[in-house]
Amino acid sequence: YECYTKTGYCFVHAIYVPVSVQMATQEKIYVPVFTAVDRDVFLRQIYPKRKPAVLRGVCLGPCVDKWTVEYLAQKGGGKEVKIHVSSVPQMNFLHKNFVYRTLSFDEFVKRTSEEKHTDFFLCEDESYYLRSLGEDVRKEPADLHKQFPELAEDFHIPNFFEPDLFFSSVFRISSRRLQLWTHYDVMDNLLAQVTGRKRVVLYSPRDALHLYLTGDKSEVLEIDSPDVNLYPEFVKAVRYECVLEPGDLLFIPALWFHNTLALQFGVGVNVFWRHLPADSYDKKDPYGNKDPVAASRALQALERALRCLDELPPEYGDFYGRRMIQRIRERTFCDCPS
Ligand code: AKG
Repeated sequence: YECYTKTGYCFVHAIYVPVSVQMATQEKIYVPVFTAVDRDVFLRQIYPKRKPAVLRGVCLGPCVDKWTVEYLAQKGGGKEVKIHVSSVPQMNFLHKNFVYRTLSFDEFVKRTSEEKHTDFFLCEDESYYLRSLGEDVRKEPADLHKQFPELAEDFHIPNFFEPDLFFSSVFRISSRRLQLWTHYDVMDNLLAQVTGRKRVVLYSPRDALHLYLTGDKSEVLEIDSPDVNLYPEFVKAVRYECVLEPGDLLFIPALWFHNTLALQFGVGVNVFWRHLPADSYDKKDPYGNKDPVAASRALQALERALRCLDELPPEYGDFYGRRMIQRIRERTFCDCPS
């Protein structure tokens, strides 16, 4: 029999088992792989479930065969791109262990596909990551057709949503081993892995309380071996996992957390589109990661409410804080399984 104690040890048959052993029991679910998916199958069987799904065998166009390093360099040419550069492959947005640098697209692709570089910014085995941006980075979402028209011709966006719901199409190009922090976006997303293999780990929005969030990002970087003393709740988050093969699409519903690990040098494009009515979204959001306007209002109101509690003696503030938690629990899925 098992009993969990406040010290974080579980007592099994009179043996103390350290918390780290419990980590091995984190629930893992493989993301289902669907083949022969057309618009009808996607809209009827996959989209309404609001769960991640790998779509294998959907036609992405000639990009799957054509996008070699040489071809990308030639067609993308000398256009300047702003990239993330890091001396370690695990990028950390919260503690900014990377720098932004500018390179021509052809040079960027060439360097990103190599393991060791003769020209480099930080060190000879530095890692690179491109998340392409709009022309006016503060106002305009990325659109492959506008920034890379010649390459965009090779990539066919599946017709799984109405064209007027389209928000952005973003190049995702990464060095081998590059790992991108766990975060969520507020739009629905089809992540097309055009070349290279990529592992993606996802967590349900219902597991938000177990992910140690700062804004839209999780503080837990080492998702494969988390520090259980710092992040004891993390084990409760159910881990959804898949490995994308070249040509695969991954449907990532809005608000699902995702963490990507490039198993090979890889080129992807992700397409964001609106799930909610257009006026639900922040108009000044070129990245598609600002919370919907009603959610921002609710979060601001909560901050105001918490400041009101500061006007009370601590034990009163604590008591009314608990009553607020109770109200929020009644309104959310907090106690439901993921
Ligand atoms: C996204 O599609 O929102 C991602 O974060 C993808 C990251 C990647 O493919 O590296």
